[in-house]
Amino acid sequence: MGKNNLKFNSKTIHGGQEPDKAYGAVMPPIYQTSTYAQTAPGVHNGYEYSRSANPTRTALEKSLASIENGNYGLVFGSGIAAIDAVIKLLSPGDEVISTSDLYGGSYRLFKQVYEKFGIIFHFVDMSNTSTIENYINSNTKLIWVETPTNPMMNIIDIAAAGKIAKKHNIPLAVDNTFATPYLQTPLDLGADIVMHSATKYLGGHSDVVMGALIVNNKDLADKLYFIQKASGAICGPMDSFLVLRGIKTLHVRMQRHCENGKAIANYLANHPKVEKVFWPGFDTHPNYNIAKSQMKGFGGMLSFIPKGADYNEAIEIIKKLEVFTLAESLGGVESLAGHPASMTHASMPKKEREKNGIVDSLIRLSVGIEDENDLIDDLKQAIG
Ligand code: P1T
Repeated sequence: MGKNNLKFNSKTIHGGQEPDKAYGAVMPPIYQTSTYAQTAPGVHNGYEYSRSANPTRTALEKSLASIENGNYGLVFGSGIAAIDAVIKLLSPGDEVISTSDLYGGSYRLFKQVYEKFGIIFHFVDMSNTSTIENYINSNTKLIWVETPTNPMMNIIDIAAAGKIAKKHNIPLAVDNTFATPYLQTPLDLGADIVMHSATKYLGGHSDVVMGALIVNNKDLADKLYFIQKASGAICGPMDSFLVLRGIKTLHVRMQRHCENGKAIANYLANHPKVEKVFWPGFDTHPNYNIAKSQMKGFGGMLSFIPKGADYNEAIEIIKKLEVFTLAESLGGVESLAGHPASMTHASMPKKEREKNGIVDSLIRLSVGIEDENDLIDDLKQAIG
């Protein structure tokens, strides 16, 4: 049957991989080298300098392309560096239509770095994708979708956004960090670019910072490869090795993240001291049907608002948690709790945050793969 038509749970392990050419090592060696011997100028074995390419990085890039059902993968020194590379495809005067509720660091990159280079960003509530069309004009050169969104867990219809993008010949990029390709594969739904903070579920062990882009179109891949090489925001071979190792258990970890996420979401939804839980697996979620059709499960991320709590009271609850660690980031095996208003989304102005529902008392949980009862007991003692 070969390795080309494997199911997802096999592609995480074998996709794009072959034993190393030198000694048959099953895991690609960590090619900790900046450069490669040449027999004459320009005559080499495919690698000349590690900013351009490195064999450990290539192995990871092939794995990523395989699991996202894409043709080309490119990895970067962080998720933000991957987004940065996409925005560098644009020119002054170009306009971007972006999800309004998105990772605070993406918002900061758009507003505080790229606006001053003359790129115009429209932050739009895409819960109803037809809204996107209101912002399209001849300068629109990119649609940026994050789904589920960070931290409000809004769901955007990727296929519908893809149709709009195609109709107007505008590339659609999807930040697939929260869902991972285990739950959704945006390229199959009409996206042109898939982006990841590989720091999160792909790495899965909170021990590396990395970003990734996956595309199908060769011309787009060439342009992004040029930016990767010319701007240089690459990741090292050790980090590439770690994320490749992480991907091999992605399907097993995600299955447990989904199970634990569901258990915690239901626990919180029934807690008398919890006002609201944001999780796309509730049939009351405004885009539940879209989530159900474009995702294979609902993941391990959720947010909630404790009843009657203000900024400080929410922080007090988070501080009481003992199994959940108070920390930035998400997607690791261990459970994390965060306070978006003061942490991940502090760089978004309060007015903008509140427009998106990111109130001061919102608590975000990245539900890990510990025993669900330990996590529930921890929330019980912290919320009271
Ligand atoms: O942190 P970095 O690897 O640079 O990735 C940025 C990024 C991009 N997109 C999404 C959806 C993200 O969640 C992130 C990073 N987010 C966090 C650090 C966080 O705690 O939400």
